[in-house]
Amino acid sequence: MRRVLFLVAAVVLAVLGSGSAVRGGDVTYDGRSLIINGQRKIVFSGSIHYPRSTPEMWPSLIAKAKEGGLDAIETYVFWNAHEPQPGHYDFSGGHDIVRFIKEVQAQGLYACLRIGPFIQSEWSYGGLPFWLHDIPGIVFRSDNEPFKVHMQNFTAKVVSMMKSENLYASQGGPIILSQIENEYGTVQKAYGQEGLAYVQWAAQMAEGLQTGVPWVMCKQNNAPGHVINSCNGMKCGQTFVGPNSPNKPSIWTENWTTRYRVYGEDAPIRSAEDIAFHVTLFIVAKNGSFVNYYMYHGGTNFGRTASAFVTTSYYDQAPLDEYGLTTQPKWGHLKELHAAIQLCSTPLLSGVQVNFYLGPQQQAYIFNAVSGECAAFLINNDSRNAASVPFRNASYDLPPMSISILPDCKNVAFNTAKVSTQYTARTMGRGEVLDAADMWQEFTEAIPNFDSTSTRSETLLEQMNTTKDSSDYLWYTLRLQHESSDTQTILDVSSLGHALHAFVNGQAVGSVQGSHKNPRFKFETSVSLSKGINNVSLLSVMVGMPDSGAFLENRAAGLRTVMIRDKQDNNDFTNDSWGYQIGLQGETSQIYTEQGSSQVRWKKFSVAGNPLTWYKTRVDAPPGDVPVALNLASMGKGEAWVNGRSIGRYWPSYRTPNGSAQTWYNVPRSFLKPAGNLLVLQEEKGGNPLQVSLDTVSISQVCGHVTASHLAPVSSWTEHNQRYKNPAKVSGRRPKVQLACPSKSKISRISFASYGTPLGNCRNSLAVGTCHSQNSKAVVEEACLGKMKCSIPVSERRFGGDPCPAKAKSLMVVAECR
Ligand SMILES: *[C@@H]1O[C@H](CO)[C@@H](O)[C@H](O)[C@H]1NC(C)=O
Ligand SMILES: *[C@@H]1O[C@H](CO)[C@@H](O)[C@H](O)[C@H]1NC(C)=O
Ligand SMILES: *[C@@H]1O[C@H](CO)[C@@H](O)[C@H](O)[C@H]1NC(C)=O
Ligand SMILES: *[C@@H]1O[C@H](CO)[C@@H](O)[C@H](O)[C@H]1NC(C)=O
Ligand SMILES: *[C@@H]1O[C@H](CO)[C@@H](O)[C@H](O)[C@H]1NC(C)=O
Ligand SMILES: *[C@@H]1O[C@H](CO)[C@@H](O)[C@H](O)[C@H]1NC(C)=O
Ligand SMILES: *[C@@H]1O[C@H](CO)[C@@H](O)[C@H](O)[C@H]1NC(C)=O
Ligand SMILES: *[C@@H]1O[C@H](CO)[C@@H](O)[C@H](O)[C@H]1NC(C)=O
Ligand SMILES: CC(=O)N[C@H]1CO[C@H](CO)[C@@H](O)[C@@H]1O
Repeated sequence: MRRVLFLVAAVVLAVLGSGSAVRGGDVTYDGRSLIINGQRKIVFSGSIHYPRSTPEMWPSLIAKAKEGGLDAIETYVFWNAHEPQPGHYDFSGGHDIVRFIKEVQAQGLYACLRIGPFIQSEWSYGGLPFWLHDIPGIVFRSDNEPFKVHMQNFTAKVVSMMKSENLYASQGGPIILSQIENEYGTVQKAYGQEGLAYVQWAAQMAEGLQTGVPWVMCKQNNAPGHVINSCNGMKCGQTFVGPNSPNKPSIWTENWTTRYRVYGEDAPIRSAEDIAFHVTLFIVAKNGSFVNYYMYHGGTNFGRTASAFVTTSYYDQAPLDEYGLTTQPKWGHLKELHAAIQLCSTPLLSGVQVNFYLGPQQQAYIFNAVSGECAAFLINNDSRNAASVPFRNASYDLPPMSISILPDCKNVAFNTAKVSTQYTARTMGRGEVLDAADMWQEFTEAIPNFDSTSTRSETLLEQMNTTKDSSDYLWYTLRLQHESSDTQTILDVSSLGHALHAFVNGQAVGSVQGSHKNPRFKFETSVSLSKGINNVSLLSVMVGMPDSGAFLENRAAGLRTVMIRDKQDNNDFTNDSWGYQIGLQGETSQIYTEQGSSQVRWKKFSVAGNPLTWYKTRVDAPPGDVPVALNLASMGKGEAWVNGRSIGRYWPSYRTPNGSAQTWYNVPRSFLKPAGNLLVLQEEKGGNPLQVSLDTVSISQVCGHVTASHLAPVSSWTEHNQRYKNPAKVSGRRPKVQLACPSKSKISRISFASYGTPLGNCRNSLAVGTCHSQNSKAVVEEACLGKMKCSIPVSERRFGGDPCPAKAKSLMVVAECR
């Protein structure tokens, strides 16, 4: 029986695979899908960027992605991390991309390598090394010889590294797909004919590298030759225009699981239900066969790697959070979705599709395979109302904006809006507060004046071209002769971004900052000048390099004009004699390292709130191996280092309209030793280190809420009762609440349990309703206490009788993990 089925499948594949398929070693494609080692596959992929975590975290991140039902891991390649100076390469430690790809391979997953090498990715300068900026005549991402030479050189280097390790699928390795360029379609127009020529060159150059696996260009509807154009966005099931050739498959390279966060704005939220709806719609309505979650694990922008105004925490709301913990129900709901879709893969990939309307906003998509296998998808596109639709002599209830998946065209395996997986709450356990003043030492930055600077110019210099991205900081200093001491004087500065701290004669006179949407700002303040020479010192701060847009090489930051006005005069100092200091003294001496720390004279901690102050202390790691985070809620703005390694910029004082800000900063366990870790904070605005603590991060609470109309999790079906081979088993599956504590913790307490009509849900407050089984807590406690996981069927028998016959009941449980 099995053999017969296999033969039928093989014939179908052979028919579909012939003619239009493009050969590329062991990975080919046609209009329906990628064909890997001769097999069609629906590929679920997830982005995990190796430099946004640590090599110690990679194995568990990849393992959790695999457990979540992913087939592939996608990463960009970060050029400026690998080639900080021309010809000087770094592929060590956290930059060891070969080790990362091999870890993916070791766990039996595919890899997708998005080389770019322009990547955007909310990463400093979009991944381009800053030294490119200084190459005479260069125009980035255009038909420009100098740029093409360097882009080709780096792309070729990466490809040859992968080849020499046999990492392409065509060599037996895991890499099934590569990407050249990135979202160029959004800027191409600005480059005119040279943009078109560049796209064609990039495609040819990439194909010439002979990887044996296909190339994609995302958001590039005119992707040339065999290069596949793919979709990025949140709603590719609605927005994708489709492949530009009937022989290319429909690929979604970036299905945003949320959005990245910027300082001053709230963390964007995207629900598990919404992601599941659009993924299913893409597969069904756009013939999608490849979906990549951007991000599956966002991680941390260590050091100064974040681009302008992007927070240090990156896509913390992704299925795996910044610390590598599962974000529930997102992770679990998508795992169920993947399992349900994979049950349909034969009819999806080899079947004939028909679709028709079941109601004004309701549609059915049916896929019939030659083998007789049939899968159906019932879509309710009404965002407000549920619908009951007739389909094949039965009636199906569809919640608003949802899709039901019927792997046998009869029984519902999954509905995108019905979450039966558990919800989790993350807790930050307050660590020891470092509140003893004598534990801290401080070093105050000297405020430079014109005489102490050596770099000079007769005008205000552009910031990036001056610092060469060696620091976020550039001091602009001016020596100003003033005739009297009593006039009202206004200092008037305009800046192209991103922030400014102004000092006159060593005294702070004000600070101002731009925003992600509008980095430019004007600053006006009254200052009192002395008679004679006055020292004006303006610290211009960048919060990351720009990462996108056409002509990135021409982008500008820093001070644009400086004026000083009094009642009589309006004096423009824009083209005056300016002195410059690049970076802070502490940065130059690397006082955040053990060695550099001894090069300056530290003093005893004096008082909180001083600007431009460095703080240092020693801190012990919290015991155990749970993730840890530095709580910097009491600090202003700056950067933090642990044992000489930067954990990123911090800026908890930049509140959002709703008052929140990033206050916890990931400290990977591998950065820490058990005791005596050197912690250095560089504070720019003024903060209080005496409230800082090293906190633990854990999932302390899990919650499940399942109604009698929910379905049992698809992923827990056993191999042999899968599919319509045993429809009775499919329909007989009982809904259940399944709870699991993370890693080594166990269920220590049931804080709420109600079988009946509990009120609220796992996201909001909850309470017992009018109908409640008195046994609820006892039954759940018996099943769960002291266990790492437990499962309780939503059935009256289990709860010793029906507390309210004829009412629709559900079971809601909240448990503590310890
Ligand atoms: C190209 O890369 C090679 C190493 O792969 C290096 O030796 C050479 O200098 C590079 N050329 C340019 C123009 O960067
Ligand atoms: C406000 O912030 C809280 C906590 O970060 C968040 O849960 C909530 O969704 C935010 N509200 C809005 C409107 O963004
Ligand atoms: C999907 O494939 C079917 C053929 O099976 C075709 O009729 C349909 O137009 C395709 N849909 C899209 C959006 O490309
Ligand atoms: C579904 O609704 C969206 C708006 O929410 C609309 O843009 C889209 O065209 C609708 N699709 C169908 C197939 O009705
Ligand atoms: C629906 O019912 C009719 C009449 O009972 C029957 O002829 C038909 O085969 C049924 N269709 C399906 C898909 O079960
Ligand atoms: C960058 O600075 C150099 C001097 O270091 C100068 O020659 C060049 O014109 C500047 N370029 C831009 C774009 O400002
Ligand atoms: C300005 O700086 C010079 C040193 O370059 C110093 O001698 C002078 O006192 C300063 N002026 C004021 C008003 O602080
Ligand atoms: C400063 O000099 C530049 C050219 O060097 C000129 O374009 C600009 O207008 C001048 N600005 C002022 C305010 O004089
Ligand atoms: C291509 C695509 O789907 N882009 C969409 C991505 O999501 C944002 C925000 O929802 C939309 O504005 C884009 O149109």
